[in-house]
Amino acid sequence: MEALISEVKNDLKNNDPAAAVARVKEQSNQQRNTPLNIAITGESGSGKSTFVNAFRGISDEDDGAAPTNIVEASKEPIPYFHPDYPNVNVWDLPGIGTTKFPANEYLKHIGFEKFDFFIIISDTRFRENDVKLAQEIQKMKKKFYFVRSKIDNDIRAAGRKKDFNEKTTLDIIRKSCDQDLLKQGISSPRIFLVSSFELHLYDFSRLYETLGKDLPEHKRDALLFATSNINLEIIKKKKEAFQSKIKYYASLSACVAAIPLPGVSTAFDVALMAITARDYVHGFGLDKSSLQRLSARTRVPYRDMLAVTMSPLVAGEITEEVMLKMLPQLAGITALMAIEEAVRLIPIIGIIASAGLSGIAIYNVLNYFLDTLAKDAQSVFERSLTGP
Ligand SMILES: Nc1nc2c(ncn2[C@@H]2O[C@H](COP(=O)(O)OP(=O)(O)OP(=O)(O)O)[C@@H](O)[C@H]2O)c(=O)[nH]1
Ligand SMILES: [Mg+2]
Repeated sequence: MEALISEVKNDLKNNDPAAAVARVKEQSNQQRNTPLNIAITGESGSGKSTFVNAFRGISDEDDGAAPTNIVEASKEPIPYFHPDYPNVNVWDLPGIGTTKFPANEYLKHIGFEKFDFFIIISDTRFRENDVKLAQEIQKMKKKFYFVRSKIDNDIRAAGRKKDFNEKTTLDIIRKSCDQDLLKQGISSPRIFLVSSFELHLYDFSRLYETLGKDLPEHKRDALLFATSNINLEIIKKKKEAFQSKIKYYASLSACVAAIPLPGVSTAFDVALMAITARDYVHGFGLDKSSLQRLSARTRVPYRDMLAVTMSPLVAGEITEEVMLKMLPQLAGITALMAIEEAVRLIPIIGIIASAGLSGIAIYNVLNYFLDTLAKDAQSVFERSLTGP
């Protein structure tokens, strides 16, 4: 971000505000194009394809879904990408047992180098193939995580017993996986209990946290934004990631305001608003196609999803013209914020007072967009949980 600001300053010195806008756009595109490759592997029928779909927030019946419940669906790795983040691929791999390869050849066959990490899924105990694969992955200095799938089934079965307690049941399964793996030579394995039908329950959040921590920072954002809003924590994280960039955009706007050319500052601000608003709407899955996919998966009618949102940016086209039209309304909303914020922000944005006003206005507008869209994402998420 700091590099971007100095480049933009340079463009402005050369009286080229169009180049400055192009640079900001390019930076937003680059973020959307960070490659991340996630390998999902495990024995036949363990729930790989279902997990791939759930992770991407689509239903098994969706057009772009990985086919599920087909015996030995495929012998070749198949990448599935997020439409807004085409370089984030979740790979549905063939089970090692179905390929007849030993673990090291299996890894070569699937092209292990490209994967950022491996998720090894089992719906029962982790067996020899899972363990051999994990050991081979470790040799290749790649990361792996064990997912014990279909936990909803275990909970349902345990629920029939008199003294049922969910936490105790989960602890018992976790411990037994742990011991199985230990017996086969894997010490302190990382095991997560997951139901692909209910990713907001059990260990999925913990798995997600762990993946994020293990990834380098730029990949962490790629993972975050390509993940659908599985829980409120993810929405909060997306908001924080967006928030951390607003002060830079504000200072860009202030730099542009400092050049004495009529109209340039507004044009730049409007372009900046459109770029970031689009990032927010897509990042939160509030664009039309994401909402349609969510509606297909949860069977909550599309218009019911829309009905719980407040921002006019949701599911709409976000162009510079739309932003221009919104300016008078935004000026009203953000003027109230401006006075008290101004004093606090000038040292952060670090500019002289006259140019500071533009920076502060943008700061307020972007925060306003972000706040309302994050709230809308939360409302849509909550609505989607309640079903049709
Ligand atoms: N209850 C429950 N069933 C699941 C879950 N995940 C998968 N299943 C079911 O398990 C069956 C197999 O799931 P798939 O996702 O097709 O398994 P796979 O590992 O891709 O199988 P192959 O492609 O044949 O190797 C399907 O009937 C799924 O609906 C889950 O979390 N809970
Ligand atoms: Mg499959």
